[in-house]
Amino acid sequence: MRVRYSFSSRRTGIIEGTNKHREPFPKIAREVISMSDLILEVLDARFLDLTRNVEIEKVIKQNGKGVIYVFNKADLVDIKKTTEKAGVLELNPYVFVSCKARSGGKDLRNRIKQEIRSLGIVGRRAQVGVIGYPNTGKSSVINLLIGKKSARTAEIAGFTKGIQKLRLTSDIVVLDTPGVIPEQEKGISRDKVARHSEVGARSYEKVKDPEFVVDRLMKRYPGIIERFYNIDANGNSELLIEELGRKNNFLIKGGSIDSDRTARLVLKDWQRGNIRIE
Ligand SMILES: Nc1nc2c(ncn2[C@@H]2O[C@H](COP(=O)(O)OP(=O)(O)OP(=O)(O)O)[C@@H](O)[C@H]2O)c(=O)[nH]1
Ligand SMILES: [Mg+2]
Repeated sequence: MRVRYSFSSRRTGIIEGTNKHREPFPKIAREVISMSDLILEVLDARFLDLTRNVEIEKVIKQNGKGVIYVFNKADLVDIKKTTEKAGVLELNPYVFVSCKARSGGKDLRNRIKQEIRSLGIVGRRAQVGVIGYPNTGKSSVINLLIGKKSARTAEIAGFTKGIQKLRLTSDIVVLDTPGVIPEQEKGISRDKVARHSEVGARSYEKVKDPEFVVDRLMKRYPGIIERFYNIDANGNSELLIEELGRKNNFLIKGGSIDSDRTARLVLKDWQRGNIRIE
């Protein structure tokens, strides 16, 4: 492993980092799993099924490693409704956290300590790998756990590169990792791009066809976007974009509406969690 920096961990909590660029799963994910005693799979509480990585979960099990499911962005959901969703029982144990509201950190910390204790590790530090889809808040969760800004976070998916080690306690280290998308979901078909934009794994700035994504979102979540902007478009995305563009004065030469820019605004609000889905 190439070490980019190695310096006093006291101040930043950072122990070392690698400068590997985004390496494809399974290499980096396998590496983290094999280095770790316990894995935290960070999911977006709004999109539990869309942000799960069943392939990685299989590898974790095959390697006999423990896992805690972290339902992040809990500020954007109704916790009770979320726990009643189909499939949640499979995700055990889970802990709800919100990095924004700074809640759930203590529960998660205790759960990690409990799991680590049960492993009976002696004579070395325990390692906790943090994995998940891009942009689910892995780095933010680490900061919530550590109680300070140690791992760097960003609004743009694909921000963390390489594996970064940070100190949680004197005998537990956490590993921040780049987000990974399941192999079977790789590709740039319109559907995949729309799905990745929906969960924020592809940033609103980078998506090629934002209007298509807005159209898909309006179909998947009827009425939600119209209500947020207070525009009655009858489920028609072109109408919504036209009206919203006009409201914001997003015009291009000749006075017509800049629909690309307007659609990106919708995606930005969506990806920032401004538009609540429940
Ligand atoms: N509303 C809300 N937003 C959050 C929460 N946690 C993280 N975010 C936002 O989600 C975005 C991604 O956070 P990061 O911590 O960088 O996510 P990551 O999983 O490390 O992302 P990559 O390293 O790019 O895979 C940022 O804009 C955060 O502010 C949360 O609990 N609630
Ligand atoms: Mg990150």
